[in-house]
Amino acid sequence: MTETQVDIRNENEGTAVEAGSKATERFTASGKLSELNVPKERVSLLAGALIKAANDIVVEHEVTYEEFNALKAWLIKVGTDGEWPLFLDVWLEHTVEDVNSQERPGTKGTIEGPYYVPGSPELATPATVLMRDGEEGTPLRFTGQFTDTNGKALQNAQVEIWHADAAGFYSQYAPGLPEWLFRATVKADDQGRFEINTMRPAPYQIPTDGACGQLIEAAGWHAWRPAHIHIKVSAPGYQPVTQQLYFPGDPHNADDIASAVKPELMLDPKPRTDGGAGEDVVYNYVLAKEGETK
Ligand code: MBD
Ligand code: FE
Repeated sequence: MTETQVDIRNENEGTAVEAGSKATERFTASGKLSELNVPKERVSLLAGALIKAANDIVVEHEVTYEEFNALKAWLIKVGTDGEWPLFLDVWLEHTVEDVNSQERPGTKGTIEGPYYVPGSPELATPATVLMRDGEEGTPLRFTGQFTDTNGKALQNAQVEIWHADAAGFYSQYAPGLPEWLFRATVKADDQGRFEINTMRPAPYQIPTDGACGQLIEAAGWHAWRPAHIHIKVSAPGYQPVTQQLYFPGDPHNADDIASAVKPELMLDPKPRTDGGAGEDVVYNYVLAKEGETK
């Protein structure tokens, strides 16, 4: 991140509490645990295993009362800062995604993260996502095509895209940004082809002023994710894929705090050769039929 970007960040940054409560809102309407779609046997098995793992850590590392009380204070703060979605998506979702995508053929997925918003504006291809006048950054023309696992073009496919701006902010999670900035649902054509015009996002630092930031500071870790574009692709009758795309050369590709980078998700940006400004990236999607496995 450049110094200018740091300045922009300090001026406009919302607090972790603001970003966190919005991310938490999505889950607070879920209702009573015993009425969610998780059978009693699984609740007992998983909660039991988690509690046992925590007890084993206490024994193995001879946890002191100072440490136990620091943990209590910190866990309370995760809740009051609304950072449970952030904490879980950064440090746990990658394994949940991995376990649940092993058998799905086609394009690789990765974590969704805390900042997806359903219902973004629908645009036909070729599409340009919502930007501000004089939007900063490198223009990016993102094209690709949808096929099934036999290479046949897919109809009625769509790409939902969301990403940070060139200063690392997400609309609806930082103050002062247009509601649907860098968020869109793009319908592919009847050959499964799409074109999305947007801007290259900046590397992203998770909020440093909340509980997750305090953990990172207290442990001497770093708070960075490499620059990334979030994607959800779907077509009727096919298994959806949630993923992110990354840019080669980003120093945080190798140490993403959210452990969500995979080699299959790396873009290969090329300078535009048709006179347009910025870069071209191509990424094609292979979707598996519902029920199709490897
Ligand atoms: C993000 O933008 C993100 O993608 C993840 C996984 C966590 C925090 C912020
Ligand atoms: Fe993100």
